Amino acid sequence: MKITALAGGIGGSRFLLGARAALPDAEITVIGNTGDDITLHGLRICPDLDTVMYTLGGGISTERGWGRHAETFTVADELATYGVGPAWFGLGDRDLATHLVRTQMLAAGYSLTDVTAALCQRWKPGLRLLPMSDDRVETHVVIETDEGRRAVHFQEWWLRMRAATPAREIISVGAEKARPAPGVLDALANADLVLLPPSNPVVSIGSILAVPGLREALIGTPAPVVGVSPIISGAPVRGMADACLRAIGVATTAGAVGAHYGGRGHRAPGGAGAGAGGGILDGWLVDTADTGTKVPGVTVKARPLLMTDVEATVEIVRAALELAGV
Ligand code: FO1
Repeated sequence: MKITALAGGIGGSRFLLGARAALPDAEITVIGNTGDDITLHGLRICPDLDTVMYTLGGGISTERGWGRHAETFTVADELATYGVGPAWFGLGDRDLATHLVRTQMLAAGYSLTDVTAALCQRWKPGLRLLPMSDDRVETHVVIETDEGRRAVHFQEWWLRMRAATPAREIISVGAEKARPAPGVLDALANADLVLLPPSNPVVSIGSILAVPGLREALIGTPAPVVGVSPIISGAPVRGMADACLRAIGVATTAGAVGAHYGGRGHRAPGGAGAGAGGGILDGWLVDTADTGTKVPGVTVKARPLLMTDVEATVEIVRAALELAGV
């Protein structure tokens, strides 16, 4: 079975651990968000790609959910001693090696797709990890300051401001000129199932959909598309998706996010002729706390959605397969 999943960072990675465990023989392709990417100290950092790669490759810091296990921050401390920031982005010593390899390969002319494949040769995540685009697309956030409106990089808004300063607008800088990375459209068109893990609907899934052609590929694929709500009982399970949803005027409920993704139109999962509804979902999994949620044009099922461990996540993946009718 060919499965394609759109994924952001921590939530998406945890979900993928369950998908890989539930379907060891499936060919899983992950279209990873690169909107979180940032250049610091001259190094290109791809947080969501690295979080998927480290989590599935066994190198993640499980207590943080990002960066490497057994990490040290000696270089970051030395930089701070020189008064060179930013202190709000935790750059680990082991993690730095990934950014050094990536940066020198990009400088040598390799694409982000090539770099990601090369890094995954070491980590062996057990799935194919593709960046959403090889072109630079960065999420920036427009905030109000007493000097007026200005844009900050998503990472600064997320980490330094803790998303506490209201986002007036969330922009995928460069998206209009970005092209899907090689293999991305094919992975959506030829999947047996497309999954939307409980990643941040705005800065992860939304950033991926901002790449021209990707939303249309989801609308048009013959595969059933099933999403998993990242919101339970009106709150994000982790992270600050509510601050992002507020910025785009979407309520922080499982139903509102499902409606935001939209239904592809009334059709049996797996049937052809998708796209009548203009949205991207056939099925939407909500937590049992949100039983009764309705989303126009989407089949909604309620199941426990807390990914407390891999076994719990396996059950969620199984529920998604059942909902997809595959
Ligand atoms: N998340 C944090 O909450 N604090 C950090 O200092 C931090 C550093 C960091 C370094 C490398 C990396 O790959 C991810 C990192 N993250 C950190 C996560 C990162 O901010 C993610 O983009 C967000 O968690 C959103 O997915």
